[in-house]
Amino acid sequence: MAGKAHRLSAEERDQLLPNLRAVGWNEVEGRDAIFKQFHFKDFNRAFGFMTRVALQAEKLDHHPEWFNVYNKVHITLSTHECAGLSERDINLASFIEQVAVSMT
Ligand code: H2B
Repeated sequence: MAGKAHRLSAEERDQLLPNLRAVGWNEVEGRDAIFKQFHFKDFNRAFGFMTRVALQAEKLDHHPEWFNVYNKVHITLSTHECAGLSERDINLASFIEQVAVSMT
């Protein structure tokens, strides 16, 4: 992973978060993280989605916190290294959106 992660500044948040908010990502209360719930047709789609996200997460060395039951996947993104939101979360969320669109 190139460079150290830094927590996004207020200006960076104003610039980067609206696009993600528009597609259902929200800031977590009481924690510097973002969250979204995904809903698929069935478990096969949900797990296919998770598999694609997992491979990219490993490649980026940036991993989601997530929960799955049947066709639902709940995802929280935050960066341990800076104990908050960094550009890595924004990038992973954008990738996740592309995968989700292709799975629904
Ligand atoms: N994932 C997330 N979400 N945040 C991190 O800071 C992080 C990670 N760091 N995956 C990586 C792994 C680090 O622990 C390893 C050692 O590179």
